[in-house]
Amino acid sequence: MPTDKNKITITNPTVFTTTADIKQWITAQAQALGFADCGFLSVHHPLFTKQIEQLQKWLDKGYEGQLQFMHNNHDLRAHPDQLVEGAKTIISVRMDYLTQAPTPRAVSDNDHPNKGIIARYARGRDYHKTMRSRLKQLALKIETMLPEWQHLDIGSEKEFVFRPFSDSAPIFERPIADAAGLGWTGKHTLLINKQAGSFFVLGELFLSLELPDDKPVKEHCGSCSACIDICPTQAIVAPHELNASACISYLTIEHDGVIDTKYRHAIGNRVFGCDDCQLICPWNRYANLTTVDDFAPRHGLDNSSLLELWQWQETDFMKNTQGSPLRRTGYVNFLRNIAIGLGNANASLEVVEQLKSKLTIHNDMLDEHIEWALAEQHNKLDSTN
Ligand code: B12
Ligand code: SF4
Ligand code: SF4
Repeated sequence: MPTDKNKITITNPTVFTTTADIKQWITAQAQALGFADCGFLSVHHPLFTKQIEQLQKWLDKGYEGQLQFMHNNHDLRAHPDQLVEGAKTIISVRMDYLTQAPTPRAVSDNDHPNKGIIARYARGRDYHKTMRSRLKQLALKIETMLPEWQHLDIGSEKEFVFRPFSDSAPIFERPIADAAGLGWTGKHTLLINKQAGSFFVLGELFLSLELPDDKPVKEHCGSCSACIDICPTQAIVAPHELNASACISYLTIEHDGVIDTKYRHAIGNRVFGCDDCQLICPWNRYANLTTVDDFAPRHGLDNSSLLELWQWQETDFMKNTQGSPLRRTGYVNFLRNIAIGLGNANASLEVVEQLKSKLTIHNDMLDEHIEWALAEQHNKLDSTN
């Protein structure tokens, strides 16, 4: 029989005989889009009402500081199905963000007191946008497969509804990922994966397909308490209990205005966020590097001195933080954080001069932090003379 050399036969090698096949296919697509892993959970899972009780206890202790949004939309948190009408399943995804492997079980950031430390997740492009746009791509890929899945009674014949989220709505992201088997909740309250540590961010794709839940994994913290012991501000008050208002991540990113003097030495040289409880965690020796270019550090944010950052004018801040998580803190709070770092830096007349150069320019709040840093520098200079 003559063969038509130009004819290309496209066959789909995947046979979808069970919902497990569909989940496997979706997971492979998610991985191709740069997600490290994904898990599946019903929007009606019992965890949501249980989490509301825990959240209320947390709020009753006043741990939220200025995080007012934690008081809002508890109804939606308890009933995520109301967040996206017609949604049946949440696909929980995680994305690794490290671009360089840190020294295992050590807070090496402390070895460089004159450097300004930016948390590792925040050195490149804002992950919220990256996650949501890739989750949308995942949804569009799923949509093309719906006709092939109609025999499996998962609602693929109905109108397809989806919505991507990442830290963008009142959703219990970490508990969802925990219940969907992406890892366990460490004593520092972050999710850890046995093969990948905890340096990853989370996101969710809500969709109208009905897919079976994944199972949670076993926890592996055991008797370890390294994160609790290392936390510079003792913000982890008990296993799985974080006083956010004492956490350096909160203080440097979310807290507006004066930072209590009791935290300033502990903040050290951390300018935006804090990685200490993760750096010390033994499971992060397995942390994977990211495959996503967006996390590549911009403007030398993985290796900048405090003085270099201090010299950013407001126009530099606005230019250099376009599309970056750093924008969130605002210019004056950014300077406030660097002033604390300079107070904690090695004694130096140059630091003193640079600190003085920004006095009386912005506001009383910043001036108070500069005065504090100058006093710290003078104390150190006096004791070395
Ligand atoms: C508010 C918030 C913060 C606050 C408070 C953090 C906190 N742990 O609550 C601040 C600003 C301090 C913060 C800091 C950071 N954050 Co944050 N944050 C959030 C946010 C928006 C909400 C978290 C929340 O609901 N907190 C409220 C408390 C009540 O919830 P919870 O910690 O889950 O507490 C529960 C447990 O304690 C549980 N519980 C009680 N007893 C027990 C016992 C057991 C055995 C278990 C399992 C649970 C448990 O009940 C509590 C109530 O639900 C989420 C995004 C989201 N929408 O979920 C990101 C999120 C948690 N943050 C994230 C990140 C990356 C960080 C930082 C690492 C950033 C940095 N490098 O600076 C730090 C880490 C600090 C830390 N140790 O947690 C990631 C975490 C990824 C991961 N691997 O888990 C998230 C998921 C954002 C994202 N989309 O990726 N964050
Ligand atoms: S991020 Fe830093 S301050 Fe916050 S709990 Fe972890 S170690 Fe403590
Ligand atoms: S440092 Fe230890 S206790 Fe803390 S999250 Fe890691 S394994 Fe768990």
